[in-house]
Amino acid sequence: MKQLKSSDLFQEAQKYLVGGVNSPVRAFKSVGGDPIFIKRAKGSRLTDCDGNRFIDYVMSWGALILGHADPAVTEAICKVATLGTSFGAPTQQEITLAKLVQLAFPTMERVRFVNSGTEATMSAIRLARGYTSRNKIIKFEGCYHGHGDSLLVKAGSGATTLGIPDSAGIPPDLARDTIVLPFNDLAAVRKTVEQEGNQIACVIVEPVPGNMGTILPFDGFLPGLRELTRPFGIVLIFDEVMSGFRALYGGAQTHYGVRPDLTCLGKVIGGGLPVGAYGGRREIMETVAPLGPVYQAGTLSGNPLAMAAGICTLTQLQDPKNYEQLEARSALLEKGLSDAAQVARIPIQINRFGSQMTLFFNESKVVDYQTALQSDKNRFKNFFHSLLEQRIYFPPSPFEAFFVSMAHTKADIQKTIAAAAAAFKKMQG
Ligand code: KE4
Repeated sequence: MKQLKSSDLFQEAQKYLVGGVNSPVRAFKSVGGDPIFIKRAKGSRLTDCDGNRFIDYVMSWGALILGHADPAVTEAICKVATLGTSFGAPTQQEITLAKLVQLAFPTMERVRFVNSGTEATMSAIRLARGYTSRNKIIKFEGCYHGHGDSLLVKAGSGATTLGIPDSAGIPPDLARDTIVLPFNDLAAVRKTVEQEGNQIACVIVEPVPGNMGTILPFDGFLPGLRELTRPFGIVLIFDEVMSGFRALYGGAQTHYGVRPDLTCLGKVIGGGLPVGAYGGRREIMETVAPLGPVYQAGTLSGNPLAMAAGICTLTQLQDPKNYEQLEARSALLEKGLSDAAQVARIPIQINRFGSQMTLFFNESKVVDYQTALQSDKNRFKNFFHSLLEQRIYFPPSPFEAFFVSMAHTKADIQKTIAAAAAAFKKMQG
């Protein structure tokens, strides 16, 4: 595949941008080779700077559930841009998007918009600590909640991809307050909570993790977290930045019927523009400034341009036909990949939550961080490049999820399955 322009751009980018990228996972470090530089995208397709066209399954890491450059979203952005992109003052659009979020997440009785998932989770942690006057937090190994200091401990996503799950630069005194437990291990949570529950401000969890690859919660795990935290007044935070809207017009909390105290959102609610949100029980949220002593602020929070993209995206998602199509296409892809691997006798596991899924090169079920780490990274690397050669763009890391959008056609899915079958066949040799 011709990649001269991308390679030249990557060389030049490294003279100005750290590692030539603005987010580490984009650097192709775990799969090797130079990242492709994107020129444009439409629907399910990316076009790189060398003119190669790909079927995209990164979809801006899950943000573009409608597909790239959705006409209605583009029109909404262009229209609002002529009226002013940001005022640093309240606008009606913020109310409109908050209502659409609350429709999907009724547990979010009060909402605060921010500019990224990181800001959402960082603020939610501070809020839980301010509301409970406690310092310790519980997170789970392999879960990634953005790059807030307290959360870069045994973190997934790019941190695991690059082998730095415990980032440098986190003060030990701060890291000490972060208790890390294995995902899906309710006994470990019970033991910790019974020992030091009254010192713990919150439990933060990706209810369906996507950052060690996609992992599904065991039956009873999420309800168990709810039962264990409530008696101790521990704030239960669901980080649904990735899982939000992936399977239904709601989140994992809707699917599993568990009511967290706080929820963090991002990606889809911005429709491709920078938007994050945190929200939850009114009495907790009203501890946030200007009503309470927990401070959080943001120049571009709730800006009308980003609100317009989010409003247009969530409005379209409310049509149930969309989730019927997303489910059908995602199930077709999952089955096709599984069947192709079986024919080639290549052991894989696929964990799927709606239109978010991960393919692990692993003989055993992948149920937590440790089992995810045992997956064959080299096979993933070969698989990634074989797909790329066939113009299918998967996430450049074995510890990420890939995403089906409303723009992926049946033909896209069938082309992807055929490309995967060829990639598996190559592995047999
Ligand atoms: P952002 O700050 O990247 O908007 O959101 C952080 C975040 C929080 N919570 C969850 C569950 C997340 O998945 C993320 C970000 N996801 C990664 C992809 N796994 C973003 C991609 C990247 O870091 O470049």
